[in-house]
Amino acid sequence: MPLQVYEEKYFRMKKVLITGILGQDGANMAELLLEQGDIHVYGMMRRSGSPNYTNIKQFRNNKNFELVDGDLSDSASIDSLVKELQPDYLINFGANSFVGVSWDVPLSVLDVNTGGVVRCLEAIRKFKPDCRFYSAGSSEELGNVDYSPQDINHPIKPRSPYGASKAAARHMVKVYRESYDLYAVHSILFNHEGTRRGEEFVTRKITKKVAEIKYALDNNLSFEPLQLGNIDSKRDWSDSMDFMRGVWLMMNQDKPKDYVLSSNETHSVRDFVQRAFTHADVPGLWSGEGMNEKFRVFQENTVLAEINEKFYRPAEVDLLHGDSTPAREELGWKPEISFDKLVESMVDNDLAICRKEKS
Ligand code: NAP
Ligand code: G4F
Repeated sequence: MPLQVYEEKYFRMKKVLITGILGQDGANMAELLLEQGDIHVYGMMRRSGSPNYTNIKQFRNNKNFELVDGDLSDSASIDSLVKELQPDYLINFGANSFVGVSWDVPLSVLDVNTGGVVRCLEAIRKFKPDCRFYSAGSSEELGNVDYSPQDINHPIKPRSPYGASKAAARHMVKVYRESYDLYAVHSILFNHEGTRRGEEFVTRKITKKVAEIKYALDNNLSFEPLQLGNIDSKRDWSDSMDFMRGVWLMMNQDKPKDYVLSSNETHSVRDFVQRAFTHADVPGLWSGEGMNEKFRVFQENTVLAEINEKFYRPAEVDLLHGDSTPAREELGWKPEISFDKLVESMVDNDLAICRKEKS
């Protein structure tokens, strides 16, 4: 058999369709898979007047990467993508993912985050039943937790429209898995961050503002303090790239199974602020109480951060602290980037962006 025919017959690149490609996880997963060299990635984005390609600029021109149009609110677009592309994997990272606004647009959140998952499952069932499906579940599904650390058996008791939308998606994935024998997984991802994180999330909001304040202090410029809501809330923060490795492992087992991915540590927002400023060489201290609590430059009166009621939520998830032991033991997964390293990399990235923008 001529080599070319042999190669075409026996070597076919895996095809992976990733939704939410312009977001943090979509871009990180695409980058991870493209590095393997034998995977073709289709990145799904919504048609929009001014799309932000920042997160995919590193690989947008990779020969194994293609942007495709689609909207999780629209069954026809998901159906035709699955029918035409015949993906081996559909990794669904598209979502209305900001918890804080989910009270403002609850039905839209339900439509994209739950309806979108059902649209993907239906498209797979109808047009490519052996396509493996990943649904990004959330620790926000757990709500006011019953025990710590939280594992995959923790009761689902969401406190936000976002959390409820992910909980409903969880049940739909299970129903489709059991009814149609699909390889479909809905894991619980605890918070994960990084340099591609959206600026509305608290970690990126902090590191971006820390960089601006550092620049202002170094150049004797005035600045507005960082404004935050509930600084007592605690999260289990990891690096998104570590999680993408875990997700890919979950997608390549003999049988589908839901896992927790987490760092197994918890830190408060207050702690994140302190570490971010310290890394930028602007050490400070929290003092005062309640709404009057402020973070000031050490032994000075300059206010770096303060509380603003506007950023409080109608209901809060106070404490998240994961237990990812089964993922570590059964998948051989473990996070490589510590909390300190995560904070440092995000601050360094925002310092570099800030200096570049101001120069
Ligand atoms: P992200 O940065 O907000 O990205 C979400 C992406 O979804 C955005 O690019 C957005 O597109 C896209 N999207 C929104 N509505 C859509 C629609 N109707 N059709 C198609 N795409 C749509 O979120 P992420 O942090 O990467 O999170 C990825 C997934 O993991 C989400 O499902 C999230 O809920 C889940 N999750 C995240 C975390 C975390 O800590 N990061 C933890 C648990 C679960 P635009 O760019 O057009 O807005
Ligand atoms: O960064 P956040 O907005 O993330 P949150 O609500 O934990 O949700 C993220 O993680 C979930 C997994 O648990 C994902 F499913 C979800 O998609 C998203 O990625 O807020 C973190 C904490 C909250 O307790 C919030 O009340 O920070 C508190 N916070 C205090 N001040 C603030 C602010 N959050 C934001 N975004 N902005 C503030 O000014």
